[in-house]
Amino acid sequence: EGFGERKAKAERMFSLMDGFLKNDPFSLQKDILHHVEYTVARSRFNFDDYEAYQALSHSVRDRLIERWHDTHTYFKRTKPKRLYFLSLEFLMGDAALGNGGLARFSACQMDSLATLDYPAWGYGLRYEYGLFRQIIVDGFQHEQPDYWLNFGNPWEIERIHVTYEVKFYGTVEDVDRNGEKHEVWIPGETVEAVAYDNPIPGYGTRNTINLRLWAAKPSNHFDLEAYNTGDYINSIVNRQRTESISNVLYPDDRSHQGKEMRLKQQYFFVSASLQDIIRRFKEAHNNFDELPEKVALHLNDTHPSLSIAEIMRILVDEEQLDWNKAWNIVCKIFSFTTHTVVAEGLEKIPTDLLGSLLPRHLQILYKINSNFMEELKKRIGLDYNRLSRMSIVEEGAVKSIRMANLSIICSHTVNGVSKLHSDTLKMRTFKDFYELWPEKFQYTTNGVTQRRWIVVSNPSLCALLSKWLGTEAWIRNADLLTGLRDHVDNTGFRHEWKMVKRLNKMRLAEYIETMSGVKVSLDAMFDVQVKRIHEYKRQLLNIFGIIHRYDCLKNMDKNDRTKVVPRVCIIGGKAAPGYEIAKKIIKLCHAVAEKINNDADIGDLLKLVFIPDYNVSVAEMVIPGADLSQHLSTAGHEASGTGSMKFLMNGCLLLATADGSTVEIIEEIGSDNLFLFGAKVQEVAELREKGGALKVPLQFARVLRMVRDGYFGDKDYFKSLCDTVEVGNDFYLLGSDFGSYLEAQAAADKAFVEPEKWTKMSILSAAGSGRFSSDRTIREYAERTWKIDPCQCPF
Ligand code: B1N
Repeated sequence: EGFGERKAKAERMFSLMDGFLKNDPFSLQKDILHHVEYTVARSRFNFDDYEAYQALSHSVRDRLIERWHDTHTYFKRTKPKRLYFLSLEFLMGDAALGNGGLARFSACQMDSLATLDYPAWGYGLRYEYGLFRQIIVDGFQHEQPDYWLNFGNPWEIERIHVTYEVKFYGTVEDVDRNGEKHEVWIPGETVEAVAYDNPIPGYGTRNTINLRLWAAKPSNHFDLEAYNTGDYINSIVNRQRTESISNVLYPDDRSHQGKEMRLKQQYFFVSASLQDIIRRFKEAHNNFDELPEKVALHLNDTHPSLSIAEIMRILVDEEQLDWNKAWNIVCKIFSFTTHTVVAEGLEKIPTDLLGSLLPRHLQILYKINSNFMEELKKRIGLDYNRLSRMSIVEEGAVKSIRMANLSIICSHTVNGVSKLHSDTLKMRTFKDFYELWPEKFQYTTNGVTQRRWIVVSNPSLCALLSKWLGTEAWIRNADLLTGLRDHVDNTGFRHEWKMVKRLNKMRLAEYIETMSGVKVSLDAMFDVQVKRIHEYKRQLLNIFGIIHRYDCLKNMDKNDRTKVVPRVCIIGGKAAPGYEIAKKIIKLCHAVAEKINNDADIGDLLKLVFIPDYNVSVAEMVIPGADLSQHLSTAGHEASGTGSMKFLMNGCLLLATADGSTVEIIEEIGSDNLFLFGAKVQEVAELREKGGALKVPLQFARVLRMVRDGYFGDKDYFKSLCDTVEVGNDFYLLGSDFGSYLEAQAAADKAFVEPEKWTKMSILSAAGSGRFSSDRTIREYAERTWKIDPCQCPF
């Protein structure tokens, strides 16, 4: 078709439309009824709540699709440099396609990218089973599958025509190309990747970006041989097996080393995404030299780092670029964020596994490494220890590929997730690389989106903020929250602030009662620790503190009890299914709760509730209702921590160690406005060295004894848990931090009995939370790391 014909066609189409879908209540109602009848296929006079929800979602979906199209047409036309955010996990909410902080941070970043009009896409995997549901039976965690697609998903758009073949296994063979020998991969298995698009609307802009998730489908190429030989049934069974690649999210939020299926997932995701990205690039540009000006690829941790080998394979083997030319291009497009602190936590892939699944990629990795080693020798000489530390290939009992080294070598920027984290990376974890390339190392402190964590989850606070700030602009510009400082001395304002907290506590109290049957007093301090269960996050310290509090109450004169601040202690979080100690912590929490909550002598003075199945929806309920929240990681172990930022925004006071992003929170709100305790990061190593000679307060020994002696039952079961914190074995330093932990708790009690003081601290916490908006994070990344500009689709 010529231009004239296309234009005429477009005009004809447009005359058939009523223009954009309208957002007034009447138009929405009309659409909802339309979808009740024609999408849900119920009569418009007879439908239930769920069907109403479906019809409503479809009406919203229609609007999203319209904006999605406009945004992408605009991007296509203006050809800005695009960011592709590659992550194996996105914890959106309803879709729990991720584990914890890393995945929720990805989701917050997508929201900010859309709101700030950046030309960005997210790429991920469409797991059929998201993170398991946690149910508690007898105090023990059990895992149930989260088959979230059971009732359909109106928020995704299936693109049955956007598919790519992804290959696995096979061999590498030499071929002759213009008289030169070249290596080419002859794969053994083919799987098809199908795109599912999830529109991500920005706030206060028409821009709607895309989160493209891949699902595996058996390819039609598959097993033709078997059909021909008549093994029809088996070939169908095999087809089913290939679909299993995108079946299930791995539930460990640390390591998955050596699991073939996990590696398959990673490559499946990487290969489909890169084919899609390169296709889009080639549609608009005809020279790969332009790639670094038009494409930024971001590696969210090392999980997508096979991208490096894959893009080299595409450029060299398929596009026939010279190796050095390809390498120079590739080194200009990747940036990398690591979320890990300690070297032992870094991802490694055994070469045996990689070589059998992806033989050509292993060769490419070896070549990248040998080139790097040559260059490195020229720079640092024959320091073999250092050379072997920096090598991509780890020799040893299990020869492996170090995905972090690969990512650092190939990325132009290596990001830490907080200042403290980045210092640790430079001084310890990646010291060798920092000395080689200091300019590569940056940090961009994490953030969370106020749209989800205030506007959606705390509507009453949202209204209060807009009223007293005199504008809703803080929803797009969280820095404006500092304006709350001007009102902190206004009693009327403080009164309204307290009312909002009370309302949210009421909502949470109702939830607690339905979930656990425990009735809690709204006058008590709601003290919350919710996050994945990990030894380093020290939920055990919290539980030991509660036992100590209970013990004190029991031994206290009845008159003195009236001076005690009543507490509702709330703990929630999932343990990785194979993480035994974490599961014992959950059980201990229930055992202690059972004892305390049924002690009539204690009543409302102390309650302990474990909230099951902690997830985004539960967080939306719990966080606004918290007075105090605990962030107890041993200093130097939490790379950033983002839960604390959500609590901060909701006017919840923090009780925390000087770890991860807390250090920067203190900078922002001042140490008077939170309760700090514990060893500092530079003291930790020394304390550990003391081993058995470490001083531990008597109260700690007493609490430990109570658990060991079976005061809470299950003595034998808890033995191994107790052993982990016994003097001489207490790697995470619970014993040595216990004294200052109790002091911080006492300070919190003291502040709580002065409501005006407490409320001021609460207001100043929220007022300082603007810096921890993911909008700030994304702007920093965009300007410093990705070098991308906003590209706003005109209305
Ligand atoms: O990433 C968050 C940080 O705020 C947390 O401090 C950090 O612990 C978390 C393998 C991880 N680090 N590593 C992971 C997740 C899944 C997986 O398969 C590792 N998550 C974090 C955001 O920066």
